[in-house]
Amino acid sequence: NSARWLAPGDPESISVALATRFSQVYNYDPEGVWFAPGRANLNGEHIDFHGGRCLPMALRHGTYVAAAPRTDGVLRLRTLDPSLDTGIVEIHDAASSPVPPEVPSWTTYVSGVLWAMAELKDEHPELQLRGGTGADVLIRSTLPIGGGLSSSASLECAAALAFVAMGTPLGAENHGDDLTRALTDSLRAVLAQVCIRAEVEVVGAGTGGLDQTTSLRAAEGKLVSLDCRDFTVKRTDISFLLRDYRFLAVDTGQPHQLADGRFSARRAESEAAAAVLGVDRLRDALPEKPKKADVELKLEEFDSALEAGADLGEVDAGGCRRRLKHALTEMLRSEKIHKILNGDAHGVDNTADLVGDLMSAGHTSMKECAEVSFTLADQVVDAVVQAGASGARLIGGGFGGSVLVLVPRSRMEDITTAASRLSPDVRFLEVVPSPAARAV
Ligand code: GAF
Repeated sequence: NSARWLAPGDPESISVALATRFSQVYNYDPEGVWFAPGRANLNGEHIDFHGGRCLPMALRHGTYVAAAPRTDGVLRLRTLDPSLDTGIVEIHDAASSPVPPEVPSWTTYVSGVLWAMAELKDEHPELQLRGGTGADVLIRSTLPIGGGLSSSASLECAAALAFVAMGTPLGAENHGDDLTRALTDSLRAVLAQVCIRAEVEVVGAGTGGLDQTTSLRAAEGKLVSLDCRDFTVKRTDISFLLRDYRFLAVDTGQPHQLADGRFSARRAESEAAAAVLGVDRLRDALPEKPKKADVELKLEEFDSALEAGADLGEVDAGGCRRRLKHALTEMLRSEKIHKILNGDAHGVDNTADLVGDLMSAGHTSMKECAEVSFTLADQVVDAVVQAGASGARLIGGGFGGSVLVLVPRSRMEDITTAASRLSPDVRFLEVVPSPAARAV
Protein backbone atom coordinates (compact mmCIF):
# COMPACT_ATOMS: atom_id res chain seq x y z
CA ASN A 1 0.00 0.00 0.00
CA SER A 2 1.06 3.62 -0.34
CA ALA A 3 0.99 4.46 3.37
CA ARG A 4 3.51 7.12 4.33
CA TRP A 5 5.58 6.24 7.39
CA LEU A 6 7.62 8.58 9.55
CA ALA A 7 10.67 6.59 10.61
CA PRO A 8 12.35 7.40 13.93
CA GLY A 9 15.78 7.01 12.30
CA ASP A 10 18.86 5.51 13.87
CA PRO A 11 19.87 7.56 16.96
CA GLU A 12 23.60 6.99 16.47
CA SER A 13 23.59 8.18 12.85
CA ILE A 14 21.33 11.15 13.63
CA SER A 15 23.62 12.12 16.50
CA VAL A 16 26.77 11.96 14.35
CA ALA A 17 25.13 13.92 11.53
CA LEU A 18 23.80 16.56 13.94
CA ALA A 19 27.21 16.99 15.59
CA THR A 20 28.74 17.50 12.13
CA ARG A 21 26.09 20.07 11.25
CA PHE A 22 26.74 21.84 14.55
CA SER A 23 30.42 22.19 13.63
CA GLN A 24 29.43 23.69 10.27
CA VAL A 25 26.86 26.07 11.76
CA TYR A 26 28.87 27.29 14.78
CA ASN A 27 32.45 26.62 13.60
CA TYR A 28 33.43 24.42 16.54
CA ASP A 29 32.45 21.01 17.91
CA PRO A 30 29.49 20.47 20.25
CA GLU A 31 30.02 19.05 23.69
CA GLY A 32 27.46 16.33 23.07
CA VAL A 33 24.09 15.35 21.60
CA TRP A 34 21.01 14.67 23.73
CA PHE A 35 17.66 13.17 22.86
CA ALA A 36 14.21 13.38 24.44
CA PRO A 37 11.28 11.35 23.14
CA GLY A 38 7.73 12.36 22.25
CA ARG A 39 4.83 10.45 23.79
CA ALA A 40 1.58 8.69 23.08
CA ASN A 41 -1.07 8.43 25.76
CA LEU A 42 -3.28 5.37 26.01
CA ASN A 43 -5.68 7.16 28.30
CA GLY A 44 -5.86 10.20 30.52
CA GLU A 45 -6.25 13.22 28.25
CA HIS A 46 -7.13 16.61 29.71
CA ILE A 47 -6.94 15.26 33.25
CA ASP A 48 -3.26 15.74 34.13
CA PHE A 49 -4.05 19.26 35.31
CA HIS A 50 -6.78 17.76 37.51
CA GLY A 51 -4.43 15.33 39.26
CA GLY A 52 -5.74 12.40 37.19
CA ARG A 53 -3.94 9.22 36.29
CA CYS A 54 -2.48 9.11 32.76
CA LEU A 55 -1.17 6.06 30.89
CA PRO A 56 1.49 7.31 28.48
CA MET A 57 4.54 5.76 26.86
CA ALA A 58 7.58 7.37 25.24
CA LEU A 59 8.09 7.07 21.49
CA ARG A 60 11.22 6.24 19.52
CA HIS A 61 10.66 9.57 17.76
CA GLY A 62 11.68 12.77 19.48
CA THR A 63 13.98 15.78 19.53
CA TYR A 64 17.76 15.77 19.30
CA VAL A 65 19.88 18.71 20.40
CA ALA A 66 23.59 19.18 19.85
CA ALA A 67 24.94 21.78 22.24
CA ALA A 68 27.94 23.47 23.80
CA PRO A 69 27.97 25.87 26.79
CA ARG A 70 28.92 29.54 26.45
CA THR A 71 30.32 31.76 29.16
CA ASP A 72 28.97 35.08 27.86
CA GLY A 73 25.30 34.55 28.70
CA VAL A 74 24.27 34.37 25.03
CA LEU A 75 21.91 31.63 23.89
CA ARG A 76 22.18 30.86 20.18
CA LEU A 77 19.60 28.53 18.69
CA ARG A 78 18.99 27.02 15.32
CA THR A 79 16.52 24.35 14.23
CA LEU A 80 16.97 22.16 11.18
CA ASP A 81 13.21 21.78 10.75
CA PRO A 82 12.67 23.26 7.28
CA SER A 83 9.33 24.82 8.22
CA LEU A 84 10.81 26.70 11.20
CA ASP A 85 14.44 27.36 10.28
CA THR A 86 15.31 31.03 9.95
CA GLY A 87 19.02 30.64 10.64
CA ILE A 88 20.65 31.30 14.01
CA VAL A 89 18.49 33.09 16.58
CA GLU A 90 20.45 34.93 19.26
CA ILE A 91 18.98 35.65 22.70
CA HIS A 92 20.97 37.74 25.17
CA ASP A 93 20.49 37.10 28.85
CA ALA A 94 17.85 34.41 28.29
CA ALA A 95 17.91 33.49 31.96
CA SER A 96 16.26 36.75 32.93
CA SER A 97 14.49 37.75 29.69
CA PRO A 98 13.57 34.53 27.91
CA VAL A 99 11.12 36.15 25.49
CA PRO A 100 12.76 39.15 23.82
CA PRO A 101 10.64 40.83 21.12
CA GLU A 102 10.39 39.19 17.73
CA VAL A 103 11.98 35.83 18.43
CA PRO A 104 10.25 32.87 16.72
CA SER A 105 7.91 31.22 19.22
CA TRP A 106 9.69 27.82 19.14
CA THR A 107 12.81 29.38 20.69
CA THR A 108 10.97 30.11 23.93
CA TYR A 109 10.74 26.36 24.63
CA VAL A 110 14.52 26.43 25.05
CA SER A 111 15.05 29.89 26.54
CA GLY A 112 12.19 29.11 28.95
CA VAL A 113 14.06 26.06 30.23
CA LEU A 114 17.19 28.12 30.79
CA TRP A 115 15.13 30.70 32.65
CA ALA A 116 13.43 28.04 34.81
CA MET A 117 16.79 26.46 35.65
CA ALA A 118 18.19 29.82 36.71
CA GLU A 119 15.10 30.36 38.90
CA LEU A 120 16.08 27.20 40.79
CA LYS A 121 19.69 28.28 41.25
CA ASP A 122 19.64 28.16 45.06
CA GLU A 123 17.41 25.13 45.47
CA HIS A 124 19.15 23.01 42.84
CA PRO A 125 22.76 24.07 42.28
CA GLU A 126 23.34 20.72 40.53
CA LEU A 127 21.03 21.80 37.70
CA GLN A 128 22.96 24.86 36.61
CA LEU A 129 24.60 25.24 33.23
CA ARG A 130 28.38 25.50 33.33
CA GLY A 131 29.52 29.00 32.48
CA GLY A 132 26.19 30.52 33.53
CA THR A 133 23.33 31.09 31.19
CA GLY A 134 24.51 30.70 27.62
CA ALA A 135 24.83 27.93 25.06
CA ASP A 136 24.93 27.19 21.36
CA VAL A 137 22.21 24.73 20.38
CA LEU A 138 21.28 22.95 17.16
CA ILE A 139 17.94 21.13 17.02
CA ARG A 140 16.53 18.34 14.93
CA SER A 141 13.19 16.63 15.50
CA THR A 142 11.92 13.33 14.12
CA LEU A 143 8.38 14.13 15.30
CA PRO A 144 5.71 15.91 13.29
CA ILE A 145 5.69 19.47 14.67
CA GLY A 146 2.37 20.15 16.40
CA GLY A 147 1.31 16.55 15.75
CA GLY A 148 -0.04 15.99 19.25
CA LEU A 149 2.90 13.73 20.08
CA SER A 150 4.69 16.15 22.37
CA SER A 151 7.04 17.81 19.93
CA SER A 152 7.24 20.89 22.19
CA ALA A 153 7.82 19.08 25.46
CA SER A 154 10.46 16.85 23.87
CA LEU A 155 12.34 19.99 22.78
CA GLU A 156 12.17 21.34 26.34
CA CYS A 157 13.31 18.04 27.82
CA ALA A 158 16.18 17.53 25.36
CA ALA A 159 17.38 21.08 26.07
CA ALA A 160 17.04 20.56 29.83
CA LEU A 161 19.08 17.39 29.64
CA ALA A 162 21.77 19.09 27.57
CA PHE A 163 21.97 22.01 30.00
CA VAL A 164 22.26 19.69 32.99
CA ALA A 165 24.85 17.49 31.32
CA MET A 166 26.89 20.57 30.48
CA GLY A 167 26.67 21.86 34.03
CA THR A 168 28.21 21.12 37.39
CA PRO A 169 28.60 19.00 39.39
CA LEU A 170 26.73 16.33 37.39
CA GLY A 171 28.99 17.62 34.82
CA ALA A 172 31.20 17.49 31.86
CA GLU A 173 32.28 13.88 32.21
CA ASN A 174 28.70 12.76 32.65
CA HIS A 175 27.80 11.82 29.12
CA GLY A 176 26.31 8.66 27.67
CA ASP A 177 25.76 5.89 30.19
CA ASP A 178 27.39 7.92 32.96
CA LEU A 179 24.82 10.63 32.57
CA THR A 180 21.98 8.13 32.48
CA ARG A 181 23.22 6.69 35.78
CA ALA A 182 23.77 10.08 37.37
CA LEU A 183 20.26 11.22 36.53
CA THR A 184 18.21 9.56 39.22
CA ASP A 185 14.46 9.35 38.88
CA SER A 186 14.05 12.10 41.47
CA LEU A 187 16.40 14.39 39.55
CA ARG A 188 14.44 13.63 36.39
CA ALA A 189 11.26 14.57 38.26
CA VAL A 190 12.83 17.93 39.14
CA LEU A 191 13.85 18.44 35.53
CA ALA A 192 10.27 17.71 34.45
CA GLN A 193 9.10 20.47 36.80
CA VAL A 194 11.67 22.82 35.23
CA CYS A 195 10.24 22.09 31.79
CA ILE A 196 6.66 22.46 33.01
CA ARG A 197 7.50 25.90 34.44
CA ALA A 198 9.09 26.87 31.13
CA GLU A 199 5.97 25.92 29.21
CA VAL A 200 3.45 27.41 31.63
CA GLU A 201 5.29 30.58 32.66
CA VAL A 202 7.34 31.43 29.57
CA VAL A 203 5.62 29.84 26.56
CA GLY A 204 2.22 30.49 28.10
CA ALA A 205 0.60 27.10 27.42
CA GLY A 206 -1.38 25.54 30.27
CA THR A 207 0.33 22.17 30.22
CA GLY A 208 -0.40 19.79 33.08
CA GLY A 209 2.93 17.94 33.05
CA LEU A 210 1.99 14.69 31.31
CA ASP A 211 4.29 15.29 28.33
CA GLN A 212 7.40 16.42 30.20
CA THR A 213 7.12 13.66 32.79
CA THR A 214 6.77 10.98 30.14
CA SER A 215 9.69 12.26 28.10
CA LEU A 216 12.00 12.33 31.11
CA ARG A 217 10.78 9.31 33.10
CA ALA A 218 9.38 6.66 30.73
CA ALA A 219 10.98 3.24 30.36
CA GLU A 220 11.56 0.84 27.49
CA GLY A 221 8.80 -1.72 26.94
CA LYS A 222 6.68 -0.09 29.64
CA LEU A 223 3.50 1.84 29.90
CA VAL A 224 3.82 4.62 32.46
CA SER A 225 1.12 4.89 35.07
CA LEU A 226 1.46 8.51 36.06
CA ASP A 227 -0.43 9.85 39.04
CA CYS A 228 -0.59 13.57 38.37
CA ARG A 229 -1.52 14.42 41.97
CA ASP A 230 2.12 14.12 42.95
CA PHE A 231 3.77 12.89 39.73
CA THR A 232 4.53 9.45 41.10
CA VAL A 233 5.25 6.99 38.36
CA LYS A 234 4.76 3.22 38.10
CA ARG A 235 5.90 1.36 35.02
CA THR A 236 3.91 -1.58 33.67
CA ASP A 237 5.44 -4.11 31.30
CA ILE A 238 3.21 -4.45 28.23
CA SER A 239 5.47 -6.63 26.11
CA PHE A 240 2.94 -9.49 26.42
CA LEU A 241 0.41 -7.34 24.57
CA LEU A 242 2.87 -6.28 21.89
CA ARG A 243 3.56 -9.84 20.77
CA ASP A 244 0.40 -9.92 18.66
CA TYR A 245 -0.60 -6.27 18.65
CA ARG A 246 1.02 -2.97 17.74
CA PHE A 247 0.38 0.61 18.72
CA LEU A 248 0.23 2.93 15.75
CA ALA A 249 0.04 6.73 15.72
CA VAL A 250 -1.81 8.25 12.80
CA ASP A 251 -0.64 11.82 12.32
CA THR A 252 -3.57 13.54 10.63
CA GLY A 253 -1.31 16.25 9.21
CA GLN A 254 -3.49 18.88 10.87
CA PRO A 255 -1.20 20.56 13.41
CA HIS A 256 -2.43 21.96 16.69
CA GLN A 257 -1.16 24.84 18.81
CA LEU A 258 -1.41 24.49 22.58
CA ALA A 259 -0.73 28.17 23.06
CA ASP A 260 -3.60 29.32 20.82
CA GLY A 261 -6.18 29.70 23.61
CA ARG A 262 -8.63 26.88 22.86
CA PHE A 263 -6.82 24.40 25.09
CA SER A 264 -6.81 26.91 27.95
CA ALA A 265 -10.51 27.65 27.42
CA ARG A 266 -11.38 23.95 27.82
CA ARG A 267 -9.19 23.75 30.88
CA ALA A 268 -10.88 26.80 32.41
CA GLU A 269 -14.32 25.21 31.90
CA SER A 270 -13.25 22.04 33.69
CA GLU A 271 -11.79 24.13 36.50
CA ALA A 272 -15.12 25.95 36.85
CA ALA A 273 -16.78 22.54 37.24
CA ALA A 274 -14.29 21.64 39.97
CA ALA A 275 -15.14 24.88 41.79
CA VAL A 276 -18.86 24.00 41.70
CA LEU A 277 -18.01 20.65 43.30
CA GLY A 278 -15.87 22.39 45.90
CA VAL A 279 -12.53 20.84 44.92
CA ASP A 280 -9.33 22.32 43.48
CA ARG A 281 -8.90 19.51 40.98
CA LEU A 282 -11.39 16.97 39.80
CA ARG A 283 -9.40 13.94 40.95
CA ASP A 284 -10.27 15.01 44.48
CA ALA A 285 -13.97 14.66 43.65
CA LEU A 286 -13.56 10.89 43.21
CA PRO A 287 -12.43 8.15 45.59
CA GLU A 288 -8.97 6.57 45.20
CA LYS A 289 -10.35 3.78 42.98
CA PRO A 290 -13.35 5.31 41.26
CA LYS A 291 -16.37 3.35 40.06
CA LYS A 292 -19.13 4.26 37.62
CA ALA A 293 -21.52 5.08 40.47
CA ASP A 294 -19.03 7.63 41.85
CA VAL A 295 -18.98 9.44 38.52
CA GLU A 296 -22.78 9.47 38.31
CA LEU A 297 -23.04 10.80 41.81
CA LYS A 298 -20.73 13.72 41.04
CA LEU A 299 -22.63 14.60 37.87
CA GLU A 300 -25.87 14.65 39.86
CA GLU A 301 -24.20 16.77 42.53
CA PHE A 302 -23.11 19.23 39.83
CA ASP A 303 -26.65 19.40 38.38
CA SER A 304 -28.16 19.98 41.81
CA ALA A 305 -25.64 22.71 42.57
CA LEU A 306 -26.55 24.50 39.34
CA GLU A 307 -30.26 24.17 40.06
CA ALA A 308 -29.59 25.64 43.46
CA GLY A 309 -28.05 28.66 41.72
CA ALA A 310 -24.29 27.95 41.72
CA ASP A 311 -22.55 30.75 39.85
CA LEU A 312 -20.40 29.82 36.84
CA GLY A 313 -19.54 33.39 35.92
CA GLU A 314 -18.84 33.71 32.20
CA VAL A 315 -18.62 29.96 31.64
CA ASP A 316 -21.36 28.19 29.69
CA ALA A 317 -23.13 25.63 31.92
CA GLY A 318 -23.58 22.98 29.19
CA GLY A 319 -19.93 23.14 28.15
CA CYS A 320 -18.84 23.06 31.76
CA ARG A 321 -20.88 19.92 32.46
CA ARG A 322 -19.50 18.19 29.36
CA ARG A 323 -15.92 18.97 30.45
CA LEU A 324 -16.76 17.56 33.86
CA LYS A 325 -18.20 14.40 32.34
CA HIS A 326 -15.12 13.94 30.17
CA ALA A 327 -12.71 14.35 33.07
CA LEU A 328 -14.57 12.01 35.43
CA THR A 329 -15.17 9.26 32.87
CA GLU A 330 -11.59 9.57 31.62
CA MET A 331 -10.40 8.97 35.19
CA LEU A 332 -12.67 5.94 35.36
CA ARG A 333 -11.25 4.61 32.08
CA SER A 334 -7.70 5.04 33.40
CA GLU A 335 -8.63 3.02 36.46
CA LYS A 336 -10.18 0.27 34.30
CA ILE A 337 -7.23 0.05 31.89
CA HIS A 338 -4.79 0.03 34.76
CA LYS A 339 -6.63 -2.93 36.29
CA ILE A 340 -6.86 -4.81 32.99
CA LEU A 341 -3.14 -4.42 32.31
CA ASN A 342 -2.29 -5.47 35.81
CA GLY A 343 -3.85 -8.86 35.36
CA ASP A 344 -7.60 -8.61 35.46
CA ALA A 345 -8.03 -9.75 31.85
CA HIS A 346 -7.75 -13.29 30.57
CA GLY A 347 -5.44 -13.73 27.61
CA VAL A 348 -3.82 -11.33 25.21
CA ASP A 349 -6.78 -11.04 22.83
CA ASN A 350 -9.14 -10.34 25.65
CA THR A 351 -6.81 -7.64 27.00
CA ALA A 352 -6.54 -6.02 23.58
CA ASP A 353 -10.32 -6.02 23.09
CA LEU A 354 -10.99 -4.55 26.52
CA VAL A 355 -8.29 -1.89 26.19
CA GLY A 356 -9.34 -1.14 22.60
CA ASP A 357 -12.96 -0.59 23.62
CA LEU A 358 -11.87 1.81 26.33
CA MET A 359 -9.68 3.69 23.85
CA SER A 360 -12.62 4.13 21.50
CA ALA A 361 -14.85 5.19 24.38
CA GLY A 362 -12.13 7.72 25.23
CA HIS A 363 -12.33 9.09 21.72
CA THR A 364 -16.10 9.49 21.90
CA SER A 365 -15.59 11.46 25.07
CA MET A 366 -12.89 13.65 23.45
CA LYS A 367 -15.40 14.35 20.70
CA GLU A 368 -18.66 14.79 22.57
CA CYS A 369 -17.62 15.89 26.05
CA ALA A 370 -14.13 17.43 25.96
CA GLU A 371 -15.05 18.75 22.48
CA VAL A 372 -11.46 18.84 21.30
CA SER A 373 -11.75 16.48 18.32
CA PHE A 374 -12.04 17.42 14.64
CA THR A 375 -13.53 15.84 11.53
CA LEU A 376 -10.43 14.07 10.21
CA ALA A 377 -9.62 12.54 13.61
CA ASP A 378 -13.20 11.22 13.87
CA GLN A 379 -12.94 9.81 10.37
CA VAL A 380 -9.61 8.12 11.14
CA VAL A 381 -11.05 6.50 14.29
CA ASP A 382 -14.09 5.19 12.39
CA ALA A 383 -12.05 3.96 9.43
CA VAL A 384 -9.39 2.09 11.42
CA VAL A 385 -11.92 0.41 13.70
CA GLN A 386 -13.88 -0.62 10.61
CA ALA A 387 -10.66 -2.05 9.18
CA GLY A 388 -10.05 -4.24 12.22
CA ALA A 389 -8.34 -2.09 14.88
CA SER A 390 -9.09 -3.09 18.48
CA GLY A 391 -9.64 0.58 19.33
CA ALA A 392 -8.52 4.12 18.51
CA ARG A 393 -8.58 7.59 20.00
CA LEU A 394 -7.39 11.13 19.53
CA ILE A 395 -4.45 11.84 21.85
CA GLY A 396 -2.84 15.01 23.21
CA GLY A 397 -4.46 18.40 23.56
CA GLY A 398 -6.68 18.05 20.48
CA PHE A 399 -7.84 20.55 17.82
CA GLY A 400 -5.41 18.81 15.47
CA GLY A 401 -2.79 16.14 16.01
CA SER A 402 -2.72 12.35 16.07
CA VAL A 403 -4.86 9.30 16.69
CA LEU A 404 -3.47 6.33 18.63
CA VAL A 405 -4.59 2.93 17.35
CA LEU A 406 -4.28 -0.56 18.83
CA VAL A 407 -3.72 -2.85 15.87
CA PRO A 408 -3.77 -6.65 15.63
CA ARG A 409 -0.52 -7.30 13.76
CA SER A 410 -2.25 -9.12 10.93
CA ARG A 411 -4.44 -6.05 10.20
CA MET A 412 -1.70 -3.44 9.95
CA GLU A 413 -1.87 -3.09 6.18
CA ASP A 414 -5.68 -2.91 6.04
CA ILE A 415 -5.64 -0.26 8.71
CA THR A 416 -2.97 1.97 7.17
CA THR A 417 -4.67 1.64 3.79
CA ALA A 418 -8.01 2.70 5.26
CA ALA A 419 -6.53 5.73 7.04
CA SER A 420 -4.39 6.76 4.03
CA ARG A 421 -7.51 7.03 1.88
CA LEU A 422 -8.86 9.83 4.07
CA SER A 423 -6.22 12.45 3.35
CA PRO A 424 -2.94 12.75 1.46
CA ASP A 425 -1.44 14.33 4.59
CA VAL A 426 -1.94 11.29 6.82
CA ARG A 427 1.32 9.72 8.05
CA PHE A 428 2.06 6.82 10.38
CA LEU A 429 4.45 6.34 13.26
CA GLU A 430 5.05 3.00 14.89
CA VAL A 431 4.60 3.46 18.63
CA VAL A 432 7.13 1.36 20.54
CA PRO A 433 7.33 2.02 24.31
CA SER A 434 10.81 3.51 24.51
CA PRO A 435 13.39 4.73 27.03
CA ALA A 436 13.28 8.23 28.49
CA ALA A 437 15.49 11.19 27.54
CA ARG A 438 19.20 10.39 27.34
CA ALA A 439 22.56 11.30 25.85
CA VAL A 440 23.18 9.79 22.41
C1 GAF B 1 -1.22 18.67 26.07
C2 GAF B 1 -0.74 19.18 27.43
F1 GAF B 1 0.50 19.72 27.31
C3 GAF B 1 -0.72 18.07 28.45
O1 GAF B 1 -0.32 18.56 29.70
C4 GAF B 1 -2.08 17.41 28.54
O2 GAF B 1 -3.00 18.24 29.18
C5 GAF B 1 -2.57 17.02 27.14
O3 GAF B 1 -2.50 18.09 26.22
C6 GAF B 1 -3.99 16.53 27.15
O4 GAF B 1 -4.07 15.41 27.94
O5 GAF B 1 -0.34 17.73 25.55
